[in-house]
Amino acid sequence: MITIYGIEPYDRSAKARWLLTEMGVPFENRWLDRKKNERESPEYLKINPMGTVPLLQVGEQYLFESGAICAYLADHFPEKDMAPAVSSPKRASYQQWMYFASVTLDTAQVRIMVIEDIPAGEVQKKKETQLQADLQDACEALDRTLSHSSYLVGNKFTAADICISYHLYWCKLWPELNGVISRFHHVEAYLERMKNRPAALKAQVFSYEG
Ligand SMILES: N[C@@H](CCC(=O)N[C@@H](CS)C(=O)NCC(=O)O)C(=O)O
Repeated sequence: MITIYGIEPYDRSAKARWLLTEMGVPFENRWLDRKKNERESPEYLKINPMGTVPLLQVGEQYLFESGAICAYLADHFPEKDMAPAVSSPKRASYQQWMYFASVTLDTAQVRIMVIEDIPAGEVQKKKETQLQADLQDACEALDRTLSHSSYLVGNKFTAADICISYHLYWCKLWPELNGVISRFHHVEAYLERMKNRPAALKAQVFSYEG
């Protein structure tokens, strides 16, 4: 049995739940209680020393890091066709976008949260401008692919679309980042398509209300 540990439906555990829902693979949710600070309990830290969600449990095995969890699950069920095989020529771009989601896009969101805590002034503005320039480059890379393809890899939905669209959605919640992303029409249209996939709606991936 597969168990996904999360706190809220829209936190990073949503990526794994969306993927499992797309694949039609049964799983259990284990919701940690924020009020009881369960994610920092000795019991939870024993199975996830990072104290974060998501955490994936498959049998006796535990895995943290949402990108790694999605990569693992997509490879674990090859018959569901959510990741090109290692021997496929499409594997290179799949892997590129999987890492890009966690390293480039997720980090942009983390950076804006850190920048918000810097007192308003020259330093804050400089860091925000640099982040916007980096995000502009990232959006150009995405837009180039999405201008001729509905999906990121081989014109077919894969786990990379889940990871990329989830982090795009979160970046867009900050006006400073949304201002950059919204200039890219292919990226915007792509995100709308991803948000409306039945499995994404069922898993309540894009359900953050502030
Ligand atoms: N890089 C990690 C980040 C994990 C992370 O920061 N998760 C957040 C939720 S999305 C968390 O556990 N936050 C603690 C909290 O909400 O109290 C991943 O992708 O899994």
